[in-house]
Amino acid sequence: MSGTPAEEIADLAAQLAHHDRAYHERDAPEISDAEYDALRRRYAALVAEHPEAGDPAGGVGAAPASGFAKVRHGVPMLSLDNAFAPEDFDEFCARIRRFLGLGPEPLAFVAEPKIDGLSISLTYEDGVLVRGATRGDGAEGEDVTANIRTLKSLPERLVAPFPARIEIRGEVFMSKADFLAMNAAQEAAGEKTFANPRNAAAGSLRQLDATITAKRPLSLFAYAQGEASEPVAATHWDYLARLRDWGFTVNPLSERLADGAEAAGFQARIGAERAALPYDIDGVVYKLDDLALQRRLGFVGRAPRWAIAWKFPAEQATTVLEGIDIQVGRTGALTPVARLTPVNVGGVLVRNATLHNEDEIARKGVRIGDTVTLQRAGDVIPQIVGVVESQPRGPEPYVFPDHCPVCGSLAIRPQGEVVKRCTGGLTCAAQVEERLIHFVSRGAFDIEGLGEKTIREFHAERIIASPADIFRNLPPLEAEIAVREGWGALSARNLVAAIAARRAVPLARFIFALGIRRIGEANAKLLARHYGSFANWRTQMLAAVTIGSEARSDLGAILGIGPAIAEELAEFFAEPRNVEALDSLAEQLQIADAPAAAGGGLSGKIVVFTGTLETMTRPEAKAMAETLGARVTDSVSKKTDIVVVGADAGSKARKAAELGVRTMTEAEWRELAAEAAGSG
Ligand code: 9MJ
Repeated sequence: MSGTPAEEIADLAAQLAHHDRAYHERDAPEISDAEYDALRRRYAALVAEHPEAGDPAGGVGAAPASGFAKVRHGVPMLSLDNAFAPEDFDEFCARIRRFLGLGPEPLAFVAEPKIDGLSISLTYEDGVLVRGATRGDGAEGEDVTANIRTLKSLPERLVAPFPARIEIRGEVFMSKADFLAMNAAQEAAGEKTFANPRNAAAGSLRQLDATITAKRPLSLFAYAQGEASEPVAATHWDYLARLRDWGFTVNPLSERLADGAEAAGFQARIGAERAALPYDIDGVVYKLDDLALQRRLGFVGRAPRWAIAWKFPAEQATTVLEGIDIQVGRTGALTPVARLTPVNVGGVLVRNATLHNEDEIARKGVRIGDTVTLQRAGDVIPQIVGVVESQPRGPEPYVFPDHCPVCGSLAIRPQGEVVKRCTGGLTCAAQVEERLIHFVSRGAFDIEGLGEKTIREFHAERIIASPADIFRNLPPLEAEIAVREGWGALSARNLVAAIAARRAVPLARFIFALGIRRIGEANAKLLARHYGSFANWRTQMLAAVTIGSEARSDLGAILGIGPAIAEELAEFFAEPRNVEALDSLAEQLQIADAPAAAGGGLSGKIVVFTGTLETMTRPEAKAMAETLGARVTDSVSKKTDIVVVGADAGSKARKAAELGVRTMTEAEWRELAAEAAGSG
C-alpha cells in the first residue's frame, strides 16, 4: 500500500473510479459488491481521519455515518395523506371533484393493500437496473444499489419493450413467516432480533455489507412510477400491467374500482382477510386511475392530491395509568404524556401515550391510577381512548399545572386555544433544548452525528446553549468533545467537519430551522421564495412587527401564509432576544438566496386570478401557477406581474388597469403557462 495517507486516499479514489466505471458503464464488475463496499468504507474512514487530504472521489463527506451515498430523487418520493373513516374517503373524492371541477360522473380508482415496509426507488437504463435508493426524506435517499440487487423478486433486466430510462417505485418488505424464522435464527446465533417485520426489512436492506442483505428474505411489490423517458401508460391500472410484463411482482390483491363508491366494500373485504395475509398491511391505498387527471391534481406539500391511504382501525389494549408527565415543547406548549404499565398493542410494547391537552384529560375524566383503554394506529403516537369504568378508579381528579414544570414560569392559555404554554421563552431550558433539537433535525440543519441524544447531553452540560454556539469556535469545541467519554479525537473531528459542512445553508432551511411556531418546511419555503434573501426577509419581518404596516399586509397576503401566521412571525421578531439570537447565528453562516423556483418561465412572477375561470377551477389554476414558480396572491398591487381576468371580473381588473399591471385572458394565460412549462 502507498505511503502517506494522502497518497493512499488518492490511490483508493482511483480504484473506486475504475470499479465505478466497470460497474455502471460496462456492466461488468470486476470485484464483488462486498469488496467494493469494503474499499468505499476504507476510503471514507481515511477521508474522515485526514480531511486535509481532501475527498477526491467525492460524496463521502455527505454520509460518513451511514456509509451510503446520498441520492437526490428526480421526482420527490411522496408520502400519503391518511383516511380513517368513510367520511374521510368521501371528502377525498369530493376534494378531487372540486379541484378538477367534475360533476357526479364515476371516478375510477385502483385499490392496493398498503404494505408496511420500506419504500424504494429503482432506476433502469436500457432495461438494466442501475440504481436502487431508499426514500429517505422524500427528496434525498440513500444509494442501496448493491443491496437491492440481492433481492430475488427484483428483475435485474426488464423484459422488453421498455423505455430508455424509467424509475420504478415499490415497497421492500419481509413476510410474517420469514420474519419469525429469521428472528428465531438470529436469537439462536446470539444476534440482534427485530421488533417487527418492518424494522427487520429496513435493517436488512440498510446493511453496509450487501452479502448480509443477500441472506435476508426480502420481498418487493412494485406500485408507482418516478421519472420516465416516455409515457408508458394512460392509467395506473395499465401501468401495473406494464410492471408485471417487465418482470415485477405486483400485489395480486390490487383491484380497479369503477368508482370511489366501491372503496368501502374493498376496505371491508381486505380488512377481513388482513390477519390471514402472509405480510403486514396497515390499510389500503386508493389511487385515481386516470394518469392525466393525476398530473392535473399534483401535490400539496409532500402528498399527492390523487391518492390516499385509508388505514384500518387502531389496535386497542387496556393498562394502568401510572402517572402524567408534562413535556415542554419548543414553542412552550405543555403536553401531558401518560406513563403506563407497559403493554403490548398490536405487536409493539407501549409505555407512553399522549393525552393531548388539559381539556382532553378533563373530557375523558382520566385520573392517575385508572385503568385506561389505549390505541395505536399505524405509526402515530399511541393515544388514551378513555377510562375503563368497571375497574377501580384513581383517588382524585387530575389538576393540570399552571406553571412550567421545567423553568417555573407562568403557563398561560390564550382564550380560544386548547394549549397551555410556558411563557419562559428563551429562559426556559426545555424550550431552548427542544429548539436546538429542531434546529439540527432533518429538514433543518441536518447535522450528521448531532442528533437528539447528543444535543440533550451537550445542552445539559452547557457545551451548546444556542444555535449559534454550534458553529462558533469550532476548534475549542472539537477539543472539548474529543476528551468526552464515548467520543475520541476521530469522532470529534468528524462532528466538527459535519458542522462546518452546514455553514452554507439555503434560506428556506434556515427559516425552518428557527422553529418559529407554525413555520414548517412548506411555509419556510413560501417565505424564502417570497423574500429571496436573508437580509430582505429580516428587514421585512422587523417592519412587519408593526400592525397595519405595508410589510405586515404584504406578509399576510402571501398565498398559504395568511394573517394568523403573519402574527406568529411578527411575535417572534417583536422579541429582541429572538432577533439577537437570529443575528448571532446568521453571523456564523452563509445563507444562500432562495433560488428562482424551478419550472422556468414564471419564476418569481406574482399572479392574481380574478373573475370566473372557464376551463379550470381556482385551486387548479393556483396550483398550476405555483408549479411553474409563480406566486399567487389575492390582491392587486403595483408588485403584481399578471392579472388573469376571467368572466365577470370586477374591481381587481379595474385596479390592474389603473396601475398599468399586465392583464390577460384565461386562454392567454394557458398559452403562457404551456410555454413556461416547456422552457422549464
Ligand atoms: C404501499 N406502501 O403498499 C404506495 N404503497 O404510492 C402502495 N405505497 C404509494 N402505494 C404513492 N401500494 C406513494 C406511496
